[in-house]
Amino acid sequence: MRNNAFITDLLLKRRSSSLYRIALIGVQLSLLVITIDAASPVDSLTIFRGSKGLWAQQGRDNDSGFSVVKLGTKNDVPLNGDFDGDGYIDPAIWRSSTASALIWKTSEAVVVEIAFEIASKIFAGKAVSADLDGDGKSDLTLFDPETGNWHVLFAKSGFSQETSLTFCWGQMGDVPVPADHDGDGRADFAVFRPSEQSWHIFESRSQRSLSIVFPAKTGEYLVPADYNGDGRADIAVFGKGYWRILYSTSGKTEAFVFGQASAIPVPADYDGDGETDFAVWNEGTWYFYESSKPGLSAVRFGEPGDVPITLRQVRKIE
Ligand SMILES: [Ca+2]
Ligand SMILES: [Ca+2]
Ligand SMILES: [Ca+2]
Ligand SMILES: [Ca+2]
Repeated sequence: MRNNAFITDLLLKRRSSSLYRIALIGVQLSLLVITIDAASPVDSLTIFRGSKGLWAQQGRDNDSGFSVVKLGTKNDVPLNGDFDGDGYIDPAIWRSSTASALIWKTSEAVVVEIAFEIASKIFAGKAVSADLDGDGKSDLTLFDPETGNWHVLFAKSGFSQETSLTFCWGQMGDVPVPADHDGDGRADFAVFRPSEQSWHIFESRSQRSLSIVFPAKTGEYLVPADYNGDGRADIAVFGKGYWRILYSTSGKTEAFVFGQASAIPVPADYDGDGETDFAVWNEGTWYFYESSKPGLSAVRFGEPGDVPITLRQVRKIE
């Protein structure tokens, strides 16, 4: 709260839904943090603007909490995790040049840097966040797409190298999509294999492996999440406005149209009823199809070029 005039400015301007003015002010400070109210943990909207190295977050409704953090550059890859387990997405980026992550912990308002002490060939790996041990905090993983090795640093141990885990699940060309398919509270190691159009899941509870064919094409998004509230993540794909879901418990499939062809899927539980809601972001507007209410709704937050962030896995097949 270093600048009351600035906060007043934000309060007045945020209803216009344009972050441009905020960004202009934000770049004058090396690290800017403004928090007004607490956005509801379950339903916050988050965007990363790489061109300004800016993270912004607000509640599901325009009149709820709002925060801005400056972290990262356009060369960094935004991460989607709640690494301190307070329910809020932590602004965080993966920097491949240093093989490290920078995480802004929302609970402490500090940045921590976490480096992976592994071979340089891994540096081209994909950084993935998921709560693999079920303590409510996202763990940091580097997935090596050449070997299928997952290198995990656990939040519980302060991302210590001593307690790191290397687990082989997958093979060359696989796309990592960890999610809790068996409903034990821990994300399961899981990959999508484009060559076979199949999902390979290692269930954390039973240690059982599943292989399920459920196709997804290049350019489509893998979006596994619990869409019916039974506690188990469902296999799901979004592409060009189409959603396709394979429900874990019933084995039934569902397909429907929701979202523009250019939209990015942002599934999350925006109404807080425990079911992940279908949602997309397109050119600065969030569109919701919430599980507890009929019909569609929309909120403007962000601009074209921003990256919308959700705690669910969203991974595009390149
Ligand atoms: Ca957090
Ligand atoms: Ca964890
Ligand atoms: Ca699990
Ligand atoms: Ca919901």
